[in-house]
This record gives sequence, C-alpha cells and structure tokens, in this order.
Amino acid sequence: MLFSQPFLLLLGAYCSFVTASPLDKRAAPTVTLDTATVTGVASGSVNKWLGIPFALPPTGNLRFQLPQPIPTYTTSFSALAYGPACPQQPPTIPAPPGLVSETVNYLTTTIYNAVTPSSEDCLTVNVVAPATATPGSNLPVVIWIYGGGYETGGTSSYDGSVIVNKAITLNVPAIYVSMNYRVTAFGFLASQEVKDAGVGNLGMQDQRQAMRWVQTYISAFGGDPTKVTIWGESAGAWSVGLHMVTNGGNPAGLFRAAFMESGSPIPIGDITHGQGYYDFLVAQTGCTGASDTLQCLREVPYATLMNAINLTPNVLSYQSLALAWLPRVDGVFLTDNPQQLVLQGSVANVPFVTGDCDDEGTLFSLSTTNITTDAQLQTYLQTYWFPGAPNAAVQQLLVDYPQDITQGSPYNTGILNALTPQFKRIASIQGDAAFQAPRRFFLQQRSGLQNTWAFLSKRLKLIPALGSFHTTDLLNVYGGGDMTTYLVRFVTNLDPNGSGTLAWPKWTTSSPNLLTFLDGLFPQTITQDTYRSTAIADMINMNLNYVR
Ligand SMILES: *[C@@H]1O[C@H](CO)[C@@H](O)[C@H](O)[C@H]1NC(C)=O
Ligand SMILES: CC(=O)N[C@H]1CO[C@H](CO)[C@@H](O)[C@@H]1O
Repeated sequence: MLFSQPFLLLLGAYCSFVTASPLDKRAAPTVTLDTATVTGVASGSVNKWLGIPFALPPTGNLRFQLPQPIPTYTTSFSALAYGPACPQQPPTIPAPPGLVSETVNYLTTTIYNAVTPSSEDCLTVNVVAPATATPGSNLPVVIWIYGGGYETGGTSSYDGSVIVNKAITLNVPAIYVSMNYRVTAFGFLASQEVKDAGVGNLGMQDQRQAMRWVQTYISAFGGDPTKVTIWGESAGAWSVGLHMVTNGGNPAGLFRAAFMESGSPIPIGDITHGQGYYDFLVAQTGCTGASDTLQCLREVPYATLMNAINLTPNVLSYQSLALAWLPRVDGVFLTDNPQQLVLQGSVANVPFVTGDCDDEGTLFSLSTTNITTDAQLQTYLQTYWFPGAPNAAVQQLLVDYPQDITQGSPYNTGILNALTPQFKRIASIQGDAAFQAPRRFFLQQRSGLQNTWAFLSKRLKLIPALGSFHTTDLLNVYGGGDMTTYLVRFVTNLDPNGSGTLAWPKWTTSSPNLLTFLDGLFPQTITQDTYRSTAIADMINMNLNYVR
C-alpha cells in the first residue's frame, strides 16, 4: 500500500455520510415556507432539510429554459433525503502506465465519478442549521457550490453538518445551504441559437435562483439573508468568481462575501464558441434540418440526448480543462470575458478568499501522456488552450515551463513522479493556466480595493504522480480540519482569523501572503505568492489575449 492509513481515513471521512445517531430522540424539525410545513431530520446538534425543490422541474418544455421559480409552497412535505443529482457526464478516467492502482481506484470511486442517482428533475436545495436555530436567530449563511468541471457533481457528496458542527463548536454558529445546478449540456448548451433564445448559462442561472431562494426563505430556518457567503470548489469556485463579476459587479444583496477553493474568474470566450458541440448534438439526435433545432433538442428522449452528450469531450479526456461545456459570454449573465470584467472593475466589492492546491494540473494531465515532444505540446496548446496565439507566444511559454522534470508538478519532488518526460511540465502549465494564474491575476487586480486572503495547500504531497492535486483541500474542509475553522470564522466575521489558529495576513501586492497548509509537524506556515513569477506573468497575459 502506497497510501498511508491517515490518508485512507481522511478519504473515508470525506466519502461517508453522517447519519442521525440512534440515541437522537429529538422530534423531527419543521419549518414553514409560505403556507407549507416542511419536515426535516434531527441529527445530533443539527437539523437538516434535504431535497427541497427551489425551482420547477426543468423537464419537458422547460428543458433548456431559465429556471422557473416556485410561486409559493402550499403543500406540506418532508425533506428527509437528498434529491437526485442533475444529469451527469461521467469522465473517462485515464490510467496511463505508471499510475499506481490506488490512485486509479481513488479517482474512480470518488468525486471524479458521476453522482447517482441522477435525474433531469434535479433542482433542489439542502439546508443544515444548528438544532437551536429558530426564525429570528439571524445566523450567517454559507452557500456551497460544488465542482465537477461543469459536467458532474451533486450536493449529496458533501455533508454540510461537518461545517455547521464546526461553527457551533467555535461559537460562530452558521447555516449551510447547498444547491444542485444543471451541468454538461443541460446547464451549458452554447450556440448562436442558444444566445438568440436567451437561454445561455442555465447552470449559473440555477445557482442564482437558489441564491434568490435563500433571500426569500432562509430566515424561516434561522438565517440572516443579509449575511450570506458564497463558497465553492473547482467549477464551484469558478462559479463564485463569475457571480462576483456578473451584473456590473453588483451582488444585488445576494451575498456579502466569497470563498473560492481552486478557482477564480477565468478566461471565457463567446457563447458561439460552443457551436461545434451544439451542432454535434443536433446531428446525433436526429435534429438536423429541424426548423427550430433548440426546440427539437427539448423534445428528444432523455436517453438519446444523454448518449449524444457522452460522445463529447469530458473533463478528463484529451482536451481536459479546455472544457466542452462551461459558462460562456452570453450577453446576459456574462457581458464580457470575466477577466476583462475584472479589468473593467466589474467586481463585487466584498471580502474574498481564493486559494489553490499546489499541484492543480496533475490530475488533468493524465490524459495527455502521449504528448512526448515540444512540437506536439505546442500544437496541443495552440489547438485547445490558446487558439490564435502566434508561435512565438507559445514558444515563450515552453521556455517559461522548461522540459525539466525537477521543475514540473508535483512540485519539489525532484526526479520522482515523471510518468513521462513531459507529464510534470504539462501538469505545471495546465495548473497555472486554469487555476494559479487566474488566482494571482484576481488578487493583483483587487487587493487594496477589498479585503483579500489567499491560501495554498501543499498537503498530501506524497500521493504518487498527483502530489497535492486538485480536490485534496476538500479533505480538509469537509473533514472538519483547520480550513473549516478559517472558513466558518470568515463566514461569521468576514475575517478568517481568530484564537488558536496561525494568523492569516491578507494578500497585498507588497506582501502577497499565502496561508500554506503543509504535511507534517508544522501544519501551516505563511509563504509568499512569488513563485514562477515570470511564467505566471506570461500565463496571465496568454489568458487575457487568447481566449477559447
Ligand atoms: C493522443 O491521443 C489522443 C486520443 O486519445 C489523440 O486525439 C491525440 O491526437 C494524441 N496526441 C498525440 C500527440 O499523439
Ligand atoms: C479577528 C482577528 O483575529 N483578526 C486578525 C487576523 O490576522 C491579522 C494578521 O495577523 C490581524 O491583523 C487581525 O487582527
């Protein structure tokens, strides 16, 4: 076994679900929403309401339509179990030679697999509150947005009671809300037709609708709608970044703080850049020649549509994070490339935290191990990452990220983990392109204008080939670790600091501090966000200039 016992225990803690103790004799909690009584589950120190619909089912003629609010709740119901996840596009897990089977098993059994069960009728929220909360408690609220590359993910994978229990223990009680949102083509269909119909970025609109639901209903659970933090990981953190830049940077009262784990505002091109995938679905589902192809796609059977979607690239296929399905500039939710919006100052003026894992790119580079030469890598970057970039610009990146396994990712692992001679180099490029460069860019643009904190997780560095890979910080925050402490304090006080934890100074241009999580005897330290400075500066410019 290459994995340590604590690592497996951490995984177990992450993957298991906390259920009500048999000793729990409290009566089932209820809340009143409009004229309906909603019954939840009493579980230790918390109450949970699971699977509450927050929009009409996006099925039938509401497929590929904006989420429709539920006018009023008039019929009482029980909210005892998570609703199904939205339709999932399962990733194809690559298993290049040299990858140890434990790693492959981890990837296939956890978050990188599709969440089940799933259904098109999936728009539900979950609320976890301290058992003592009542209407009028006015507790801060944290809204969780899951990741999964905008192609998978569901709320049932994340146990919010870990967060609420930590908040109770630290005497900063808070309420946790999570929402399902549509992913893959159901949430991010993109084309001229979609733009003309005004139905772009539906997954983002679902999130937004759930945020409006919180405004209307969270006080019934004991929450304060003026004290909402939005929080997400991976595609969920990218989503938080997009909520910060939409609507001219006006948060519209929906949130007062933001917490991003592996994600910041990313470079995104026009919605018509998705036309090829749209046309592919039209062709695969027999909609070619229809007078209204969008309406035709609404009417094709679910299985037919799903089979077609599953033929499109996923987050772990060759093009990896150059995603087929993702938010795009639709003129409505996004009026411009999010990074241009940042430059224009279209940013919610709220305190935020943004952080990364050290080795963000390793996982996404398992599918490109057949790239073995500089020329192939240049073609790959010009084809998928930076279309239109001149040769000289891409060649500069290859200088910035040299073919030297000791400089690649997993970082600081010397000659180890080189699955192929180019693997660590590609991992470094992809991790910076999608995560670290957008994070540093966002902080450079916004620090001094609003309170900004940043972190870097170097934990679990010894995982073969992957190092401190994308999602490893989830084990900390959903394992009730030190990051959970910082999170709940931030949600409550708009400052992650407090007694008993290492002081986390703000990120500023003169002192770009990173709270750095480490393995070993000294679990945290403060480091400076100055590594790979030339390479990341060039990457920031590539992201701004050549948008997919
Ligand atoms: C690597 O394999 C993929 C298919 O998985 C293929 O599309 C791609 O062209 C190959 N790349 C190289 C450089 O051979
Ligand atoms: C609430 C709190 O303790 N905030 C502290 C967080 O850490 C910074 C930097 O050390 C202090 O300046 C804050 O007072």
